[in-house]
Amino acid sequence: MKLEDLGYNNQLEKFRIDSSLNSFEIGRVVAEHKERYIIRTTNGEFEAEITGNMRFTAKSREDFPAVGDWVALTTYESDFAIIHKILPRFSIIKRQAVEQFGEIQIIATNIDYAFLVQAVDRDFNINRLERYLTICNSSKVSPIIVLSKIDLMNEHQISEILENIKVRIKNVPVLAISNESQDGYDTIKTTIEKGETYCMLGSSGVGKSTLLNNLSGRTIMKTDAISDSTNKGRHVTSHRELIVLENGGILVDNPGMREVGIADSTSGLEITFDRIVSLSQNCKFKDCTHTNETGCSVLEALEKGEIDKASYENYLKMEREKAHFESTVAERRKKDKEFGKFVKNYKKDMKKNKY
Ligand SMILES: Nc1nc2c(ncn2[C@@H]2O[C@H](COP(=O)(O)OP(=O)(O)OP(=O)(O)O)[C@@H](O)[C@H]2O)c(=O)[nH]1
Ligand SMILES: [Mg+2]
Ligand SMILES: [Zn+2]
Repeated sequence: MKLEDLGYNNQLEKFRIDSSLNSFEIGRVVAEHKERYIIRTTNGEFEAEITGNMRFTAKSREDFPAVGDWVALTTYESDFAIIHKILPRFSIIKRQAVEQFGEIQIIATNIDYAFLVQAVDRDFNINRLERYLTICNSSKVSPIIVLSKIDLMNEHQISEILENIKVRIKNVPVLAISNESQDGYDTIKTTIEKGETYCMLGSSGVGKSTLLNNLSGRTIMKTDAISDSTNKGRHVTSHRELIVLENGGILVDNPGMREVGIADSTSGLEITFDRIVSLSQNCKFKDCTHTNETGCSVLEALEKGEIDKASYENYLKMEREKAHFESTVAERRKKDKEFGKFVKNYKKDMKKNKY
């Protein structure tokens, strides 16, 4: 296998040469488990860890490797490696971690396209679709909506769903598929291009891993039904994994997400809700909240039915979330800074007392 088969390109090669990384091998992170990584190179797969220096200087999650990353590494024996450097990422899909507010979780990096998978039965939800779109749009990843399980609905119901999407979401391709009947597979297969990296996002149980297995022709990921009685956030897929399809496309499977918190998503919101955002430039007040102000262009458009009400409400909700996220992060930075000062003074005092 060549590095190009894993998605390697000229920019990465230029960076490698410019940064004098000649003494290292280059590989791509294909799986990750608790700060240990599986890296694929032209010489096979390696289990890897980062250098002590990388860990020591890491300031946030983004300083650690993630699935999709290109890394410079030194290999030892046939299957162990040390990662020295993460090559610059051209895209990074992240979300607000569910566990701790203000923390960012990396879903995958160096992704060209994201399949936003929603099952047409109970899972379908346009608000959530807009959320995923916001994440894609702030990550420089092109979204493709995939409606799965169309075998569970009749044609009329499917076209109704497609219509509903069209009202609120423009300029995003929508593919309707069934992993049962393989309807829509021709389209998805021709959509996937050699050397491009695709990642699958969506709730648990929508059929992401089934799709990956079917497209690869192998059972790579475990799949399972989630019964209602045990549906307590059980996920079938527990880790992220990157695989290369026979047609050359590169696919990353992900565990289902229960909550899709948006993180630093200013540009994401601007692109996803471009109509609302451009209207808001004509509001009378610069800090208009578009909720009750006179001279609010957004409210005017809403009244005239020029923008969708549900979409507007979803936008406001995500704006509030974004603001809350930003203030939490700012507060933490301030605390870190104060603590930094405290440590510095403490050390100074220690010195003074010593001499
Ligand atoms: N009827 C129908 N069932 C499907 C379809 N795709 C997947 N399933 C079933 O849905 C269940 C969940 O599929 P998975 O592929 O494991 O779902 P997943 O999205 O990978 O779930 P997580 O790994 O938990 O995120 C399995 O029982 C599949 O057989 C489909 O198109 N139609
Ligand atoms: Mg899965
Ligand atoms: Zn306004």
